[in-house]
Amino acid sequence: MTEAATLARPALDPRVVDTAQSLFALPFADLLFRAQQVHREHHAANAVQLSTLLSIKTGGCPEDCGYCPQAARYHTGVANDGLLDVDEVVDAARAAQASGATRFCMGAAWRSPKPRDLAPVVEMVKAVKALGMETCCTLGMLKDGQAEQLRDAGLDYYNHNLDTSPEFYGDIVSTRDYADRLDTLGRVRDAGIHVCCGGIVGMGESRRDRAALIAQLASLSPPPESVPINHLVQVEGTPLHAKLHGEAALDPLEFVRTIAVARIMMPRAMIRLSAGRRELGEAVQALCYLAGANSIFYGDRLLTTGNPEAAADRALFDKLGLVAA
Ligand code: SAM
Ligand code: DTB
Ligand code: SF4
Repeated sequence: MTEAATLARPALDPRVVDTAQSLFALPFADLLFRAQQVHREHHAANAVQLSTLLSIKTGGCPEDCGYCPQAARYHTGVANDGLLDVDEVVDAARAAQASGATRFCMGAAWRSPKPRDLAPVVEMVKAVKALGMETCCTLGMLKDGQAEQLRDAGLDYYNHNLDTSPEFYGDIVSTRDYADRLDTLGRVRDAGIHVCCGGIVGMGESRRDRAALIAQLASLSPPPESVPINHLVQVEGTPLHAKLHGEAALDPLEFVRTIAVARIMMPRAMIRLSAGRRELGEAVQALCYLAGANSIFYGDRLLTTGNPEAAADRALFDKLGLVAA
């Protein structure tokens, strides 16, 4: 990023971080009560959107995100595969739709798509959209004109996560900076595509970092329409697995608090209970729904790691009286 572009962007107001932090500090029942109130004011109380993910280009990524099994430089056993064919993607989207998903998210392990990569992705978006599904892509940083190409293909959402607080970001990624992420989010917003932007918790960050992530998201103008909250999936071979020794770095109730604070501070957003659900178990997931999560990734695979079986999710929905949307 150029210095001018960085300076043009207002810094995060510490008072917004304080607001988020004071929500985190509420008694658990008070926090969840407030989150439920906000949730019911803006969303159907018991509806959860089912979104299926597909890795359309797996592994071999030049970036150094400390959590990611797809970075070429880490030895995680993830293969470096080329871009899938449009037909394979459409078949996967059809199968996801048949099993109940209404949204399809296509993810690529790129720092940034090359012009020759974007043409087939445009075809994928058009074909998935034609099935009547909501479309989302996450392809890395976008350059001039790329967001417009995706918009013209019918892309509904572009996912690009800020991942953590501005202060902690440099501990996790060194090959790009926060301003780069904000730049792509601006391009997506300017093109008229809905913004899907969230982060990962359980990376060894402080509560202040979690509060600052949510404050930063809520301070985007307008805030994202979609906010994925991921619990770190620790994958052997990544720096964060080595640092955290495969042991959970976060109390599950703190994860629930994070969902609740996101719900309160971004009342209209879809709050997506994203990676890490397999490790959370049913009771904690139930608390996440109570805290205002209203979307999940559905299907037994995220991008390269596992996710609860669809049948297990359907069984949990039945137990909780949730309806798939
Ligand atoms: N390469 C593009 C990018 O980084 O924006 C798109 C794909 S990337 C895998 C999408 C998101 O997955 C990341 O921004 C990160 O938030 C999430 N993610 C990756 N590895 C994860 C892990 N081990 N646990 C939780 N979330 C993870
Ligand atoms: C998001 O925030 N989480 C999803 C989706 N957006 C692309 C990805 C989770 C990836 C988890 C690790 C993996 O399966 O490779
Ligand atoms: Fe690459 Fe995205 Fe993984 Fe970072 S998170 S290493 S940019 S695929």
